[in-house]
Amino acid sequence: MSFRGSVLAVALLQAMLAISRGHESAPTFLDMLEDPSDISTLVKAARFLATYGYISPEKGETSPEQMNVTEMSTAIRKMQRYAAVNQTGILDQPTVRMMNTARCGCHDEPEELKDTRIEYYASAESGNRRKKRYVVAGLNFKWDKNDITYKITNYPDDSRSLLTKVQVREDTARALKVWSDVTPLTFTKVSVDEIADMEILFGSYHHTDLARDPTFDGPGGTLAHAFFPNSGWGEANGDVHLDDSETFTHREFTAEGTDYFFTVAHEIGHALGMAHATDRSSLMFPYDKGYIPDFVLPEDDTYGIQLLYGKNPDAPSNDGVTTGQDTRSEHEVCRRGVDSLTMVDSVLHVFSGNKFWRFSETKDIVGPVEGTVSRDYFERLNAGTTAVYTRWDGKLVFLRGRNYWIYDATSKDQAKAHKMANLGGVPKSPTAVMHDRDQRHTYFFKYSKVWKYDEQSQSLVDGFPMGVHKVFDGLPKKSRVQAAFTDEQGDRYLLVGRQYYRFPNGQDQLDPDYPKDFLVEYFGCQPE
Ligand SMILES: *[C@@H]1O[C@H](CO)[C@@H](O)[C@H](O)[C@H]1NC(C)=O
Ligand SMILES: *[C@@H]1O[C@H](CO)[C@@H](O)[C@H](O)[C@H]1NC(C)=O
Ligand SMILES: [Ca+2]
Ligand SMILES: [Ca+2]
Ligand SMILES: [Zn+2]
Ligand SMILES: [Zn+2]
Repeated sequence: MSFRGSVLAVALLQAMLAISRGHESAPTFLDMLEDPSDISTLVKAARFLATYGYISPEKGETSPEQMNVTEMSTAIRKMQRYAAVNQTGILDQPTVRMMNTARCGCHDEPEELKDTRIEYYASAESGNRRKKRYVVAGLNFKWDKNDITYKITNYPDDSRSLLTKVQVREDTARALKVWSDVTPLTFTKVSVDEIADMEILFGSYHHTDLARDPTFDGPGGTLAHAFFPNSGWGEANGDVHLDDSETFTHREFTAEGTDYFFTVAHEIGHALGMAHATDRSSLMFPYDKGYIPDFVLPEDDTYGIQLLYGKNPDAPSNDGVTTGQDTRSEHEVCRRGVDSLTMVDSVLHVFSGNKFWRFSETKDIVGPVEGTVSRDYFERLNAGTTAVYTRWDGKLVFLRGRNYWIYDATSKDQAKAHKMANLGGVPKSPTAVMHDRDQRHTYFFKYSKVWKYDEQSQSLVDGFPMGVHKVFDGLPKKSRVQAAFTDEQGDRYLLVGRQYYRFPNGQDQLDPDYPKDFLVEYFGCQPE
């Protein structure tokens, strides 16, 4: 199809879609645009999404009318997450602005890290307060030694560079120091003819003979890229490539140009195993933020790199982590609280609002920090299910009103709901439920009472319901249990307000280390 022909076809299609849109039809590519006449934004966005690994290269060249809207919107949402803008799934102004911002060429969700990438709230003691911060790293992609050699293979093109060689050397050394200050890592510079672990080079467009090394794109767009250590790139593992079409600057506030120190410090982060972070304040945020005077490595990045290599044993009293004020907003769950809890295979599932979070045994978030929409995972899950438990057979049971819905917890694909008959004798709409696997007893909580249901005989255990504080010695009288779960050892946890109480398996007496503030422990919220 000729260029004119395709423009005409798009125009026609647009007209047709405009008509059909009046009838609430399926979403079309126009729905991804704030301004439906601005098709070129969509074309550019598709290329952007392909360049940074959100869609396949072929899909990046698809014409708008052939785009898969669902897939594109999902890609836009993911991109928005790493650009720290609202995840609308459409190309709104803030999103387009970020797409036009120069950035690192490394993918935000690298294919190499698919199975090992972790996202979590890192915990740290800060004063008396346990804080949790968000970082991202791929645990398998790190150096297996602490003493790393590097070399600067070449320098920016003399004829146009604003940087002197001395400045390149200085800023590179300073950028390495950012990382070595907080870890046991050391960096030793070797000469150009020697083999170095980390090779730092400048190049334009097609810049190495390395197969699959992405070409640079001229001025703007991609600033640089780097290769994770131990990631299958051979000699290029842990190397840093800077786009020599860029105008790099040295400690300057300029409208033109990009701060070299900041760019290379970010790339060295990748060369050590750090992936992109979604927090704008993080050094590993993928987009250029301009010159930052008096740069110190943010906490997120510090915790991330320390997760890979540990702390600097030679650091003075502190480990490089600043203990300054936390100006960032708290996790959304701090505000909203928890609706229900259940543990599946040692992973605690925390439900709040329409989303859920998974926590490892170390109380770190596994999966997206902003949570997963429950319905996206538990297909057709009814909004307003207020209690959930994991049954002896590993199935998740959600309750609402007099009904319950059973899901397979281990496989998303099999997560089909079954509406079941109601259970005899237990209250309608309990606020919490938990299951004792050894006894095959299920506890239902409502008001300040508890019902114990025998799954085998399918009837209430004699004597129930009872006041919760009578069954669980140590709970305050009249406690209203909002959420509850049992762990793999059969220990029982009850959440009352923000406090949670632990009752070891086989004992109906409170663990003396409890209660603890659940939101502080799990979401790093400010203590009440
Ligand atoms: C669009 O993409 C989604 C998600 O990848 C997929 O499930 C669906 O089948 C695709 N639709 C078409 C028409 O290819
Ligand atoms: C995201 O959306 C909310 C509400 O719609 C708005 O208040 C907020 O400013 C938006 N944030 C950004 C970064 O655009
Ligand atoms: Ca190397
Ligand atoms: Ca570029
Ligand atoms: Zn990067
Ligand atoms: Zn390269």
